[in-house]
Parts: sequence; C-alpha cells; structure tokens
Amino acid sequence: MTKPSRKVIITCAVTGAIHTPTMSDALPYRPEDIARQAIEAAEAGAAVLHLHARHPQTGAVSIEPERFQAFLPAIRAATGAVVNLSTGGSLNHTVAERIAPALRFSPEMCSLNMGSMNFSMHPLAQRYKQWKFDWEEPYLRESDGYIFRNTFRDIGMAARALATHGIKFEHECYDVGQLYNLKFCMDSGLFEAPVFIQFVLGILGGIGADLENLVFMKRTADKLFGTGYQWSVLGAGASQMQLAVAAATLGGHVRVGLEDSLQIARGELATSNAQQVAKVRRLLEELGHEIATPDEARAMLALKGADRVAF
Ligand code: KMH
Ligand code: ZN
Repeated sequence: MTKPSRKVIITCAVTGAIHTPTMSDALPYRPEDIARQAIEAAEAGAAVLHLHARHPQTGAVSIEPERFQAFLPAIRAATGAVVNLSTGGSLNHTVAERIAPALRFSPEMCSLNMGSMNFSMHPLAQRYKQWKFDWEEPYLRESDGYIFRNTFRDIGMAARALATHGIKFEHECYDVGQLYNLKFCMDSGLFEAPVFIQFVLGILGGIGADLENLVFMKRTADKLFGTGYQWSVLGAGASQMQLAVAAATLGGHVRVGLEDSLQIARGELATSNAQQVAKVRRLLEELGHEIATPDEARAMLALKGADRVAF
C-alpha cells in the first residue's frame, strides 16, 4: 500500500480548564511549566499548541490576558509551532470575556466553540478525598449546574470581533448538531471554506467517544461541507489514542494533551504533554503516516504566519 500522501497535524492541548492540580502532578499551571511543556511538546512533534492559562499560585482556571503574557513570549522564542489560543477557557464567563486573549495576542489560530451545551466534570469531584487547593472540589462539583454558553449570537460576535485578525478558527464541535450550527454560520457568510473542525468526543454533555460516533461525525461533515473542510479529533480521557489513530486512518488530524486526557495508557498517568505527543507520533508513524511540521501545518491550514501575531 502506498504511503498516505497527506501529512498529519498533531495539536497538543497543554493545560485546559477541565483537569485540576490534584489530579496529576504533570498538569502544568505555573507559566514557566506551561511554557516548558509546550516547548517540549513541539520538540516531540506537535505542530500546533492549544493554550489556556491558569493562576500561577493556585492553578485555578484563568482567562486573564496577563496570564497568557507570562508564557507566550517564551514559547514564541523557543519554537516555531503554531499557537492556538482558547476562547473557551472558562465555563462561567461570557464569550465576550473569553475572547480577550485572542483579541490581545492575535494568534494564528484560536478555538471557537460551536454550540451551547452541558459541559460537566462533576463526577470527578467524587474521585479525590484530599485536594491541593480549596477551589478544586467546588469547581468540579458545581459544574453540573453550568451551561457552556455558545449561542449563535455569541459565535457571531466572536467571529466579527476577531475578523480583522486573520485568525484561523479551530471550530470545536462536541456533537453532530454543532456541525449543522457551523454549516448555518457558513451559509450566513460568517466563515469561509475551508474550515478547520475539531471533532470533540467524550466530554460529558457532548457525543460519546465511540468509533461509530467518529465515523458519524465525519460522514455528516462530508455531507455538509464536501471538500470545504479539514478536520481533527480529540478523544477525551481513555479514548484519546484510539480515536487519534482512527482519525488519521480516516484522513484526519489529531489532538492530544493533558487538557483532555491525563493518561498515557489505560489507568496510567502521563508524565507530560510531550510523552503523549511522542506516543501518538510513534503510533502514526508505525502506520505509515508522516507528521506535519509547523510550517507544513501553516501551508495546509493557510495560516497567517508567526510574524503576524502580537506576542
Ligand atoms: N477541552 C476541549 C474539550 C476551548 O479551549 O475553546 C475543548 C476546548 C475548548 O479546548
Ligand atoms: Zn481548550
């Protein structure tokens, strides 16, 4: 069988807003640790770094631009990887608040969440008896009461606010219905093809992390977007590596990182983001895939270039 011609983009999501410091000593939240792990993930093969920020002393979730300022220059100086900033970095802030880092730093990419939903981590609150920080248990326990708000009005506001920045969106779709939301927004002229879609499987509140669901999402995207899209998958938790391999086999790109899974294998905690990147790279290369460099990813996604960011 000839080698697949298309290269696979590995995204690494370094910290996120789901996991808390008690769950893993490997989860970085100090800016120097976020920078170090992001750089090591890029060295291991991640072409794109998806970044959230945290409070440096407590590890609490933060969307304050100053927290991003504490690590972005170091990452930019040490690696040519594409920086993708989160606009979904808090479940209890508005989208207008959540896009502040993207507005301030004008990254090459940023996430854009394509629908409102339950987005809950509350079962995790039962799993630990001792906590490193007081905020962790209530943050997790209260999440069964959150609505992750991303209305059509929110999406439109974010897209228009960011329109002059030349940012490529990573459209996060947690279920098949959100693909239809994206299609509606494209038909309304909000986004132009080709769009870049992150199929998000395995979040409590979104579609389950089953292989059939990945195929269902892809076939629905084929129907809605034809060739006018590129896609990646993130499988949350234990499904991460299996869905990544399946995605590459189906012609997609992959996303790993401690944001969405703390594991390196079932029941075994990862020691770093780079360890997950190295593992998914090894698996994909064993199957004959070639891994895209940052500049190859820029060409494939038509990104604006690292010289046009504001950090
Ligand atoms: N943690 C992922 C399931 C965002 O940052 O905007 C979703 C995510 C959203 O990465
Ligand atoms: Zn994220």
